[in-house]
Amino acid sequence: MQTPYSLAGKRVWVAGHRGMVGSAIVRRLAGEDCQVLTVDREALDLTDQRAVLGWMHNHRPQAVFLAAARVGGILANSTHPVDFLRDNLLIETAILAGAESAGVEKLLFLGSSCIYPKFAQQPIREEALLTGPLEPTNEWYAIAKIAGIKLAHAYRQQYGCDFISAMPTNLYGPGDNFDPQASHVLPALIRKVHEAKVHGGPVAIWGTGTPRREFLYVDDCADACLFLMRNYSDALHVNVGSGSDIAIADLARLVMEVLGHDGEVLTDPSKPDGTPRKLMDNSRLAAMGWKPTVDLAEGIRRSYAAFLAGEGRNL
Ligand code: GFB
Repeated sequence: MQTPYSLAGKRVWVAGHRGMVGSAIVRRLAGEDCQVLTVDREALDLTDQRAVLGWMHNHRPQAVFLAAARVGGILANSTHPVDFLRDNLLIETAILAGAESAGVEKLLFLGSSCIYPKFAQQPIREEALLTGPLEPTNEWYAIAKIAGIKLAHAYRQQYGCDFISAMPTNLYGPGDNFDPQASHVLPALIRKVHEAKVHGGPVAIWGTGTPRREFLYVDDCADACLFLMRNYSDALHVNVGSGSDIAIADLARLVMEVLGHDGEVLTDPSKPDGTPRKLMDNSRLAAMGWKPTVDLAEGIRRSYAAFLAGEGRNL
């Protein structure tokens, strides 16, 4: 295991390059001296282990960012459990097995902060994994991601593969999913506040508004992924967060402030709150020398610009 690992002159596969995180990693890699490999969904089904193995043997990536996953917000997670558990297990199994077989030098697997117990001590340290029951609204996704971390670890242990895992907190930014039912809270709020600004009416948020979440701008996450790819080589997964959290009701107010809209905020306790608080301890990554650069208000401003340039045009 060599650190720092150099990407210079390497063939680097970003699996999941159409997704929010994958596309941010591709943007970040554009400034690096490496050859970025991508493959579209129509050309390669990432849940098909045999096809993935064939593709990896043909294209011989040397480094892999495993950002491909079935993702979604609190409602999508609870209403599509098979998709979140099965698809994610298949994708990560196919790519990790392919990476070992094709001799990939280094691989970074992306998990999620929902792998931690529902009532984990805050801020959540990496060691909290598997110390308590999960949050039921996203346990399908969490179990798939925990299996991914363990599989990466197992390949490291049994075959000596340099596979590492990063656990990002709730991410947002350009390329986000703004669908009202399937999205995470931040893109949902950008859309809802935009609609209230254009058409009038209150901003209705799900749940009680009291849960607290930590948010990280996706380009910061991509930067952290490259940092870890270069500078980290160990079995333990590493938290990637911003270091501060905010209550959902306050987040709604902040989005309103950034978008320039003042009005009523309604709560909807019939919708799930999910885990009460999810703030990660980022000290391990900070001690290595990495920190985020985009604060929440600036990140919301940039996400709103991306929203207006895309979906927001038709609303
Ligand atoms: O972002 P979110 O869907 O997922 O919801 P989680 C965060 C909080 O925002 C919950 C509230 O308390 C929601 O009830 N919320 C308020 C809303 N209004 C809305 C809205 O309009 N849309 C949405 N989506 N939420 C996810 C997991 O958990 O975290 C995923 O489901 C993943 O698996 C992700 O791990 C990072 O933060 O609760």
